[in-house]
Amino acid sequence: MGLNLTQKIIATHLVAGKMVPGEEIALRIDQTLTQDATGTMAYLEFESIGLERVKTELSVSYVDHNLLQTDFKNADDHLFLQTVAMRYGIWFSKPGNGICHQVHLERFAKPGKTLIGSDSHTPTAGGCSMLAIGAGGLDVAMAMAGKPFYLRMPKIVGIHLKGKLKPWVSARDVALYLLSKLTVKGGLGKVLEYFGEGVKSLTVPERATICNLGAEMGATSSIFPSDELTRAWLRAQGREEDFVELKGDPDANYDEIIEVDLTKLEPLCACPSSPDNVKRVSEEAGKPIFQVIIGSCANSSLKDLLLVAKVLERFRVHPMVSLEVNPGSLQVLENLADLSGLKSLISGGVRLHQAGCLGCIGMGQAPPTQAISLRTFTRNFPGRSGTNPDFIYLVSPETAVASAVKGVITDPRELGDYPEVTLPERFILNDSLLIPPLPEEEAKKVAIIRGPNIAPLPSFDPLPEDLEGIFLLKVGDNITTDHIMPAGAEILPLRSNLPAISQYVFKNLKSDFAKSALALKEKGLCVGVIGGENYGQGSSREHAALAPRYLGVRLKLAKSFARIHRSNLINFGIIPLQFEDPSEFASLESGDRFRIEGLKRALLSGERRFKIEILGKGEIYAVGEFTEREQACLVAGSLLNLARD
Ligand code: MIC
Ligand code: SF4
Repeated sequence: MGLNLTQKIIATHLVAGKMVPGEEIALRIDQTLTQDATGTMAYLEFESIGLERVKTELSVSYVDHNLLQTDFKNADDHLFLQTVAMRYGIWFSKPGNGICHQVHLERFAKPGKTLIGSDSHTPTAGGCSMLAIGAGGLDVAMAMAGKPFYLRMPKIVGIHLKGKLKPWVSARDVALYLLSKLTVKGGLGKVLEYFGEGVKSLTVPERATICNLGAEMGATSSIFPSDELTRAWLRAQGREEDFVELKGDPDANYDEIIEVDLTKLEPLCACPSSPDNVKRVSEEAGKPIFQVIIGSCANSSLKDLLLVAKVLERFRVHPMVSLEVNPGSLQVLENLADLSGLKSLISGGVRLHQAGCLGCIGMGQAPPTQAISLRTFTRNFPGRSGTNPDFIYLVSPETAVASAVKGVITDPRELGDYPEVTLPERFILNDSLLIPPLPEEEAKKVAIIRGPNIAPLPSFDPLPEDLEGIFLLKVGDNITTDHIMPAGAEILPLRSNLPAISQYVFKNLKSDFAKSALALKEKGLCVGVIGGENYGQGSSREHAALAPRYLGVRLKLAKSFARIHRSNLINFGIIPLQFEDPSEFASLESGDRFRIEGLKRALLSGERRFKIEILGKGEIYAVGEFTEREQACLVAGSLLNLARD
């Protein structure tokens, strides 16, 4: 039996373990990326490992998430990141150069290589045939230190693409269709590998859009084969030498196959407030809208913005709508200008922003009260936009611009002929905001600049013999890391300062969580949280583990966990246990007192089943399928302690 593409890349990077789904494997990592919001922590962690230089083939530090310099904090972070990059042999992408995933696709993605990034949308590079995986900052720091990346061998789902998309239906609709089938947890423990004759009708940025949104299905990664269109993309980027042809063997085996007939798809939208709340655009048509934003790492490539520009040559933006464009990168912006697209956007009535994440992570662009906002972003989790409650729809650029000109949600097929969009054979390349690493001798002389916003990492105490504490909060299914550790303009600038940011943990679900947790910590009790299915879905932000840990959280008891969040919890010594009998979820309440006697001993002896005494309610059992490495990390109190030991 032949190998599929994912298995081929894993096989050439396998350092330990067997390619059996569910078993722990260790992979050699060729490239890493970080962004500013997770990067400051990741580099503090890298520094604490004590190496002279990164050991990867390529590591890049991007500044794209927080570009609002309202005071010294954000500026401090940028300077810290830049001088760290200079010191340790890392590329630095300056603010304004664009969103990490778009820029990485343009300048660095290489077919057949492995990439981990401290951002959940790292699989975007799968559009250029990389095995690209989102991870916590500490895992990325370890990879920069030359250590392998550990994960469970995923199941490989073959997505068989047939046919060709019809006019006005786009790559985003393919992802939305899959989200409607798989939901936000259907990709857990899986890589989505695309194959079939439908692949050749999708350009690399379109493939990247589809791979990007695999993160919303909880998938470990998503990947396309590397073919003539990949070669054309790399040639257009002046990097044809990076091309290799890659695909699964003709008799490749998949754990599961999903057939998608592209010809049959139609414009879709994710309704408020979950990326898998998918409906046909035609079902929602006619609802008045007030804001439309085209941007984010999912949909702000040159093709996306040229399409919008072409539509605006024929129509003007509706007077009640603010149509905003956040270009994916400086390269997109410059090429758009060269092809006169920028002129069409401006004369069509677009409000133009700089290249970066901006409103996608709630850094500005909050919509008005009770107003529908359409966005080509990745996530519409409640309140992420900065307005609470919010009414965010996720749509394709086609649906976004059609709705912006009509003033109501509109099926783009109503606009008539699909505009012709031709992409250049060679992009204008401008790396003036991309700073290469310094040679080793020069790098050693660089002094890292740390302003007062860069707080040192706290220490993490090892696991006590017994764990005793109180469940401070009980939440339902699909709780996101945005619920646990919100972002947005008030909180994001505190990402480099754990004591400060921890005050916002669960802010929108239980505003006194931090205060109550610290009070329990003072009394020597630890804090627990009870969760439902897919606990911790969404981002890779390790602050959703680090900050609760700082407050004294040591136990998360849930029905199931999202992959990256579970790893982050383990990396920082919070025990993620699953209900053995999920129906017991109903019997627990916040305020319940728990005790796990001999937890440390049980972990050290490889136990997988743990008895939890609940005061006044009796005993329940929980399971934790920890590998030896994970047990050691939990006992040590953090992966950093373990690495130092
Ligand atoms: C997101 O889209 O949620 C983010 C912001 O990019 C996060 C990273 C972060 O929280 O810093 C992600 O996707 O991992
Ligand atoms: Fe940035 Fe949004 Fe992409 Fe996250 S999803 S990397 S916030 S553009």
